[in-house]
Amino acid sequence: MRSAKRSPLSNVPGSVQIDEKILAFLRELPKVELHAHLNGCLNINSIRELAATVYGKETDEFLMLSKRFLTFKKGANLDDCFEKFSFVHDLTASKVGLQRATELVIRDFAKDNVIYLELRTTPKSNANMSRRDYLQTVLECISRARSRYSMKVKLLPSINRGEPVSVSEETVALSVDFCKLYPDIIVGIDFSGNPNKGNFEEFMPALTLARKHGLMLAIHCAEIPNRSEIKQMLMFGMSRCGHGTYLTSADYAYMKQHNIAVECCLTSNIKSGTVESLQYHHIKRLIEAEVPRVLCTDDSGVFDTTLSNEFYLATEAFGLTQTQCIDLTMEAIDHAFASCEEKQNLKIQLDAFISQMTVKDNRVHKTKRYIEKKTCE
Ligand code: 6MZ
Repeated sequence: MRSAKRSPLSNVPGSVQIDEKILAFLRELPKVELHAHLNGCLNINSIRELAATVYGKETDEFLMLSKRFLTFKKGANLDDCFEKFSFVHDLTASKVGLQRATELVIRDFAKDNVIYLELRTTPKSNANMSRRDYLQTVLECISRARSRYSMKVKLLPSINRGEPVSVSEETVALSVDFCKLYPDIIVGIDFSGNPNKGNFEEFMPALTLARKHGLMLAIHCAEIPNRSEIKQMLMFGMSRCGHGTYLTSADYAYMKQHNIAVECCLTSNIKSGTVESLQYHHIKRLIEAEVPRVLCTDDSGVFDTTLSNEFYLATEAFGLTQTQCIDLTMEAIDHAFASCEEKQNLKIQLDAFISQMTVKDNRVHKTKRYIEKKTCE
């Protein structure tokens, strides 16, 4: 039954109705989030809660800033998005703020029935914290969250390409160090930041070192049409590719051959202007070309979305069925930086959900992909 509530497609012209049944299914679906930037994932309610912790009472200036935070002007671009982060970065510049922010982000993903979350964040140093303190604080929060939620949370420290190379070296050194203390939490390194800044080549030694220490690499690649960099990144190699908006069909063949999943973030790409509109989103071409792909939120706070909403957008725009949504989740499990046992457990949870759904709704079919059980060596 369609109703005329505010649609998760409200940023897409012409769509105002919601299919409540599909949305309810997607909210219930146990989901896997593989591309989520910590400071980008605070939704407006959580920002208010965070501001209450950090600033005490809400000031008029804060209310004005939070309104601006959610508004995207027509024709906004990536630079406009990057400006928005400074608003949240001010709130997470203290240990107490960062702690609360991490708790809130984990809570919000849990609320959306995310059962496995890979958070990524750029360690920052300021008057209150060193980069080591920053990472320690986030790691402690993730550890504590384990007893609270059944969700598994991992961490990918981020290299911000807009910062000096020396910072990336420190980030990798700290990650390698913390990996010894939290081997099941720190699983990889994210390479991100404004793609109009920095030179990938200069960061290659730090990324090589991370890889040498067994850390997986999730690289923001082809978010903008920078052909020489895309080629360089693909040659360097990665385990997953963030966005992949401007990959060519020859690149698709390469991703397929090397089993590199493209992390697709629909709302993010549309609001930041790197994709013209939903119907032109490259996820459609990736599906058609059978390139590994996963659906993610990127910055659920900045872009005012949830993983359930992103799935909903895909069902509306590309006619994805419930079974295909489950398949996409199964694909995300396959591409997660988790251990074989953890992946098995996630598949068992998804399987239990499907069995229950199959009883309720015979439109959901178990495909071979998720009935298959592999043994871990
Ligand atoms: C590239 C992005 C991004 O690290 O402070 N970030 N990098 N492309 C994107 N697409 C829109 N969205 C977020 O989280 C915020 C930081 O993540 C990166 C940027 O460096 C941003 O400052 P953390 O937790």
